[in-house]
Amino acid sequence: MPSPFEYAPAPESRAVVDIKPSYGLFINGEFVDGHGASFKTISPATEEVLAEIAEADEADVDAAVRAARTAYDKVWSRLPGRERAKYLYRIARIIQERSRELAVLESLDNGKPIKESRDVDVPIVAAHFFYYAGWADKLEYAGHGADPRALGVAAQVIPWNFPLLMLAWKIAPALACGNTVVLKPAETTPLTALLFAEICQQADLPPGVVNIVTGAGGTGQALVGHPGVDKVAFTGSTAVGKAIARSVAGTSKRVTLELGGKAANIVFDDAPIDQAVEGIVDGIFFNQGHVCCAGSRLLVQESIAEDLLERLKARMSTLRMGDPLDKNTDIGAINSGEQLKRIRELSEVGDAEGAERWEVACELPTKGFWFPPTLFTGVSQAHRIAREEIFGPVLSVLTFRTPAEALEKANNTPYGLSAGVWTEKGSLILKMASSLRAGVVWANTFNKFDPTSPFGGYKESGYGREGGRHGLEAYLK
Ligand code: TAP
Repeated sequence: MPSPFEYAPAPESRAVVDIKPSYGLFINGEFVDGHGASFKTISPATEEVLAEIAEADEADVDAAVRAARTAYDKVWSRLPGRERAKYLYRIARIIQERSRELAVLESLDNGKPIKESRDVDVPIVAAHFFYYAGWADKLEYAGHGADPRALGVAAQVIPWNFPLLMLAWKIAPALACGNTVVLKPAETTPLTALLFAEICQQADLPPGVVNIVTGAGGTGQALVGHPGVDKVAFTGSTAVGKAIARSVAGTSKRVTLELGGKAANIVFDDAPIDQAVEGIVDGIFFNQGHVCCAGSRLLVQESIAEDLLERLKARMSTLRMGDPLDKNTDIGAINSGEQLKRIRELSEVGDAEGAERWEVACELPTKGFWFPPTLFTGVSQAHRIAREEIFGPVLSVLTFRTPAEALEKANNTPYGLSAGVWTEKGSLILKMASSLRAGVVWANTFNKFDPTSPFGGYKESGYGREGGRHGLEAYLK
């Protein structure tokens, strides 16, 4: 039956962003040409070419690392913490002032809905810079020794799912601790990192403190392998994380790895069911499921499974998919053709293994990369869709009878990044939280992020923590 209420289109204006036809690399406070072949970044919602981006080769990476070293030796490591804090505050304020521009650009380049980039990503980005500005002159009280010192030059490589937020998680603590950085954004989402470079210029950040080198995996490899870096911070897939761990083994480089996940979102029979349904939807469909800590395995107590699934399907049917710049859009575009292919392939594996697919009946746009919100029932522990990260809007549903069985199933994964628990019993929450092998456990909520709270994984989800007081440790001697 057609809905009695239709939404009128509510597009956010693109006029606020000024996308240049081409971008260089940001080295030593200036935009310079790269020596590699350039590449195009596109809008995944329309496949429109947004800009031509320079690719950094080894010589460019070398120039960026040298600029960062000089800035470290001559300026940044000599500044007292309170002076570094002023720069971080200034950057945070400019991010707030230019938040609309950043949000629109992020949605254009990444495909995520504007209401997420506007209300989640960009405010948390600003909050990170404010938070770590506060630490810059208090490092000796952070619990990491009486005289903590910076490491030097940090090489930082980030993925495409939260381009600006991952940049903030990396750059804010590094600078607060007195390090300088060379950051490589993902090939498919370089634009907000390049706008951030302009913000560094606007904040009069000394040249070389932040350097941005764009490119693909080869550029990342050249950066983490450069002998002049003291620290490698990587967020991305477990496969690349393992390769990086191997490449830096035997060197004096410090490493933190934030990798993949396959989180269990566990719903007990006494949970407030409608709130749990909202949490499940938020857990797996937020950011099209391109979330390392997504609640991609729903574990639901058998006695309420039928009722919960009925309500979940009804709620999923109300999700609005389409133009990322429309303020009513809940689900945007898949970030790339390559990622869409992976989501399709793994979903087909789910069909082949005998799980039952249900997806929202909706018309997909003819251009761009799209995948409807989908769930699989009849999933067993052995199924690949219960074990591998799909990194898309696909939920695998399993059932359990007792808390012990839920725990056993939740922990039966090579990953250990996050988990969710839904129940009215505080004692059960505490029991589950202390027994779940996951870096973050949310109770009666999901996907909540805060700069004061550490984030990171166990097992194949990586090592090291980002965020909070703990996040400083990765950037201090
Ligand atoms: P990756 O393919 O691993 O890419 C991550 C970054 O590393 C990109 O900038 C990539 O460049 C670069 N890269 C690729 N090969 C490299 C190499 N050999 N050496 C150095 N750098 C290299 O992951 P992705 O597909 O972009 O992101 C999805 C993955 O990230 C998921 O598994 C997700 O769970 C994980 N993730 C984890 C977290 C946390 S906090 N744990 C947060 C977000 C995402 P190009 O993109 O240009 O090829």
